[in-house]
Amino acid sequence: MEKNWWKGKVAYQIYPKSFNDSNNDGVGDLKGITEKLDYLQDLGIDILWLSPVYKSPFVDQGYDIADYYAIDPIFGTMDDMDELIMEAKKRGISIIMDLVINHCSDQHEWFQKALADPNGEYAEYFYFVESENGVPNNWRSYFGGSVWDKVPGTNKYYLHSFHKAQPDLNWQNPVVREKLFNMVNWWLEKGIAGFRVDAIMNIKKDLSWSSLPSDGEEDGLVTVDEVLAYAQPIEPFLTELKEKTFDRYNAFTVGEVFDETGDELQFLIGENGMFSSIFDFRPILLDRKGKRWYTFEQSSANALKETIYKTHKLTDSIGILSTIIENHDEARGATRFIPAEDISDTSKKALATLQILRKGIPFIYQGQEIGMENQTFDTIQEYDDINTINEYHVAISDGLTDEDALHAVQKYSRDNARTPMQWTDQEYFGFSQVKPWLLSSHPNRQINVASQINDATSVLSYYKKLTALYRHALYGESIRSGVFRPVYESVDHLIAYERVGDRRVQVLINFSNQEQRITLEEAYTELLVNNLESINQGGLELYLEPYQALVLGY
Ligand code: TEU
Repeated sequence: MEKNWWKGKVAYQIYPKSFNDSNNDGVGDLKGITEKLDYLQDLGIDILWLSPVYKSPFVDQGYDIADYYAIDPIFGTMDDMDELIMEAKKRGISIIMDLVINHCSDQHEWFQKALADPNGEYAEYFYFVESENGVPNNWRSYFGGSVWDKVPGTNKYYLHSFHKAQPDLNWQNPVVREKLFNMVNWWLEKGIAGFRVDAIMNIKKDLSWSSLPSDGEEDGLVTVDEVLAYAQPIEPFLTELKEKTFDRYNAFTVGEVFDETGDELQFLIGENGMFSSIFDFRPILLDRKGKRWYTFEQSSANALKETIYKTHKLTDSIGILSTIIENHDEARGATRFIPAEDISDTSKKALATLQILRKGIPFIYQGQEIGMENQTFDTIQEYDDINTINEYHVAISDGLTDEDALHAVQKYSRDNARTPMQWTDQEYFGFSQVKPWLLSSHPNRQINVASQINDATSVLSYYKKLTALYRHALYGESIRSGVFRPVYESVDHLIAYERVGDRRVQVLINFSNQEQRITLEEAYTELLVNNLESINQGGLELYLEPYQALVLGY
């Protein structure tokens, strides 16, 4: 198999609980995914990332793994998994799993044994730290509160960067590393093509466990995110992981890495980098004004454009990014990136064009391809996500009214993207015959696959046009591997770039509700894609309608 077989591919993320429920228990499952492989093939998907399907108590929806070698019964059996891998392969689709190895579930056998004997060998699988006077330091977990919880019956505390039901694994312990590596190889042996690697920059800890100055919130704590800078070096762990596992199988890996600096890119995704690719979270992070969801603000088209240009300038000579507009942790991209009054099929198609044709591996998140938007939940009780519930309570304790707190979490809740995939406009969306595990108060069921699949003008059909360009006889090579080059940079709200390989493809996106005029430098050979019915052109003068996106071949 070719070394960089994954270059120029199109990927899709499945959130298994919410994709397709084959046995009508209200929860999606593996057989449900297998049933939809033809749909995914038709969409032009090469790589399928499954969010966790391992055995789990689902405190954090499967990102708390109780057994790495077992499929959770709500998703089916290991036979179902084998069948999915095989059926996908038949359709030219590679499956990648979610690799969650910073932490496991408190229900994992290792943690249970550690609790049973807090001085025994399994305690060494975790960070059990002795402390006489309360928690060892002032670090705050990602989901709120201290990262430390008491080991019952001792004066020790265990570390959890995320929820208390997600104890961090002790990567300092070579036995733990070896067991994790064996597990990774076991899955690769099974025939999966690689992994999306969860929270991987958290595996190294600052073993001095020093407190840091509070980040200014009332609890006096500091987010564990800030501590990562002191947790060095991480290289030995990542190198060992890669050499003992991924490299041996020529696996594709995409790291969940936030806030990487330009200096780190070579190490992360360069020629001999730790991962094949990492996600480009920069567009999503643009909203992060202040620390809490209630302080976040929607970014502008110009900010988005600037970030994208900058990111490519910084990265493209080094490695390949994986691009997203949303995922299971984020608001829906349409709602995030398009001003509410401008959301339409046209603007969704413009956003799609921007993401899918950038240089990189586009990851389409389930439902994105039909233009799913944020969901409305009327009360905090209707939410499932632990992060949402935490952000809500923080907002309340910071003095927001119930209404304002709810308003903030509505916009950024992880549940926005976790509701069932909308296959039809039926009561339960053709996802299930029974009430799904997660349901918004007012589902926007008019957005669904059935109504779009045979409509050549639908968002879904448009996504297919974009992915088809990856296989285009003349222009495919440029789309798959061509250089990214910004054009018409100074034109307000116009996000425009070329992909230059054997041929030249120009992508022009008017990301605004105002008409925009430009003068082309030369006549194009072919209009490859247009998200509107017509093109308003006089000679080289081009008038772009609001949110019009054009893909021109030269
Ligand atoms: O996310 C890691 C992570 O950094 C998240 O805390 C992220 O900042 C947050 O979800 C944004 O709202 C990964 C998974 O993607 C997430 O679903 C898990 O909850 C988390 O790891 C713990 O495994």
